Amino acid sequence: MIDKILIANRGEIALRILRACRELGIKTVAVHSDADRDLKHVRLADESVCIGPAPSTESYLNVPAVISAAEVTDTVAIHPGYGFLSENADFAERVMESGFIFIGPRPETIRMMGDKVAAIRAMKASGVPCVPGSDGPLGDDPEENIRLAREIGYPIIIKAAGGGGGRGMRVVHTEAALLNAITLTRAEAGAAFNNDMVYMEKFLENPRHIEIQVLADEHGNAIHLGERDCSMQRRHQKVIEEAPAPGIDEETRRFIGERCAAACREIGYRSAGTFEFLYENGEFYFIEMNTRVQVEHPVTEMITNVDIVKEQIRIAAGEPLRYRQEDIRIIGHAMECRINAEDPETFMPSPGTITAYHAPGGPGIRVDTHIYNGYRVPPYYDSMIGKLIAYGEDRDTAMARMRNALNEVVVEGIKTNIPLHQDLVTDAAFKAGGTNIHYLEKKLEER
Ligand code: MV4
Repeated sequence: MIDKILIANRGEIALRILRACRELGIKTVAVHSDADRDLKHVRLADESVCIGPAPSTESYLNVPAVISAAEVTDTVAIHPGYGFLSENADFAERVMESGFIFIGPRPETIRMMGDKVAAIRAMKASGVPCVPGSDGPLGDDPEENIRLAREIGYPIIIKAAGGGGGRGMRVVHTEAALLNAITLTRAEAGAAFNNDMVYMEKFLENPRHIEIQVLADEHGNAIHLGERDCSMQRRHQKVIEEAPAPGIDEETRRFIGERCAAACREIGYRSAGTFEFLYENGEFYFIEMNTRVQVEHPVTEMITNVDIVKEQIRIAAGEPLRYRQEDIRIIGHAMECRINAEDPETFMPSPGTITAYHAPGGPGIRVDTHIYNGYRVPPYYDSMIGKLIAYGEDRDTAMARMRNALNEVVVEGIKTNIPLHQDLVTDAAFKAGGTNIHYLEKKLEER
């Protein structure tokens, strides 16, 4: 087994990774910025190294600083968590060249998935259903692009190959607007991603966002852990996630899950990964793949009893998967509320000192957070301060437990989005299940 892991992240995920290391008997190195000396996982880690000043560009995104910290601590492997350097292929490459294990896929895989055109091409070739579209980058011939859009049928969407997660895309409703939209998206993509490649897809108007969790090892084994519904979002920031997705039956889950697992075998995928789909009228359409552990991984852990972070570490150590597909049983339902330090009305960040914190508890409640009484939420990073996860034998039970947990939890001294969550878990449409990606933004407009 790996002897020592450097955790190249902060906050709740750094603590989550530390706990997985402890369970596996692996020593831990925390790296932190000047502003993060008081993080809970820094206190708990076997060793800690300050890697730079508060701005993440000078600390958590500073590749030489992270590599140096690994060198001085005799680290064996580096876990990137999510965000920061987690999907940076150059970083993964540098980690390997420096003689460390990168806990994630091979750099070439990360690079391929970062290029959305290449990712879609690989997935389509492996039998994963994709959105009808250009099947490659758009060229400069206006007539050809007009013909293509007509063939696909309006509305269409122009996306940047270097984009993803909602960055670099433009919806086009009419032929009159097409050529200008391509030119604009291409120019923006060139400036933002240093890559002006764009592609075209049919624009799905009212989809849900459903994603499939996979695990794959270095020995050609790959399995899926079912799906998560992440449709409850605002401005591409997920607010509540749940698993399984309301209305997805076992046969549908097996069909799409097996296609994702087969694609992993085909491309030689390694580690945990997520296939993102749009789901509309009973059909799945692949849009992107994430090569990191995701914020919402706990809902899958709750319904499968698989520890995704421990599996990532075991896979990185070269172990074969300890589960076959038949071993995976989905039992019950789980829901996750992302707790942000922000104004629940304006969504403005609300950093500051937490003057009182009381965790919720009871059957089926899991709290993934790094906060504690007296902790100061710094203004420099993402406003998410924790996740409330509720499990139950069915969706109604999970939701009732979430409602109780939201009423029980106390966070004082800063504003949080807990009131928004309290509103959502009593919302009739959400309670019914199956709301689409536009639901929350429409609801917020109405009030
Ligand atoms: C789409 C789409 C509709 N049709 N693609 C936004 C984030 C990025 N991952 C892909 N996105 C979308 N791609 C087609 N062909 C609608 C979105 C979209 C969206 C997707 C998932 C979750 C929230 C979203 C919010 C707005 C738009």
